[in-house]
Amino acid sequence: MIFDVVTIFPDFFSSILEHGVLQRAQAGGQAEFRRHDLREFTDDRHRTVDDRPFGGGPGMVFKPEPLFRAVEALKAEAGSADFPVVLLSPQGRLLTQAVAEEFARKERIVLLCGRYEGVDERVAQHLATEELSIGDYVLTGGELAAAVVMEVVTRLLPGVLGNEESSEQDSFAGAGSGGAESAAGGVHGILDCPHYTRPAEFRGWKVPEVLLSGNHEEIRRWRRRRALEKTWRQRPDLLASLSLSEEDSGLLEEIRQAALEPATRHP
Ligand code: 9D3
Repeated sequence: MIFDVVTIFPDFFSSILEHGVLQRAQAGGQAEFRRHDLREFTDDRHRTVDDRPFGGGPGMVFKPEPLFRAVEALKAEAGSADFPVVLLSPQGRLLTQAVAEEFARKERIVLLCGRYEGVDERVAQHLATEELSIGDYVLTGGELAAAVVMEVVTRLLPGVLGNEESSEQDSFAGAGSGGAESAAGGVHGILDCPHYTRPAEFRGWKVPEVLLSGNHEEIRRWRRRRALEKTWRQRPDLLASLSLSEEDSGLLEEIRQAALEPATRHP
């Protein structure tokens, strides 16, 4: 898969491309990350990418011409226009695991990073195929968001992750889409259970006894219960959109009951 990132800060991506999953995918040939300096697509002496907003107001807005030229050059080079052109923007639809899975099926994706107050709306209307936000908080520009998209999509590409860290085991795999991957086992649609490693006691805090018991059925049930409990406390919205098995319903009932009991009953 080819990622074409259009940005005024191509160097921003250097360290993330040299580490972890992006580095590995590039080395393994599963992904190629190309950075395009937006200023290369300007035509004035000062390489101007922004201008003052019509109608007045604070800040500057990205001009349309350099972005259109950049994407048109990519389409010409590819000999095709049949790929998503994603404008990272706070006004976009929200990035979810389902969106990542959708992008992972593409051969190529263009990521347009804005800065300042925003990007001329004609880019969103007539150049981008969609606008994408990574969450309801304010970033300074699209670069960090583009990096997040690259990460979440790349780790889904075939051959990028080993079995040890299979993406099919992820908490959110299939949560939004219910695709074939979500049927493959592992915990889906709810948060992960707690994990522990040695030492069995650290500063007086003991690892739950059941994990040392060797009773695999009891461990499985404990993990499922703790995952459901964490989800119930932190992300009840996830539980609401889940069809619960009989075991899950029983475990949740236990969790609700335990939460009602006075703390003194749990020494
Ligand atoms: C403080 C400026 N805001 C005025 C009300 C609007 C605004 C403009 C530009 C807010 C953020 C940005 C820059 N953000 C992005 O380019 C961006 C983003 C984000 O801020 N949050 C979540 N996802 C994304 S994707 C791109």
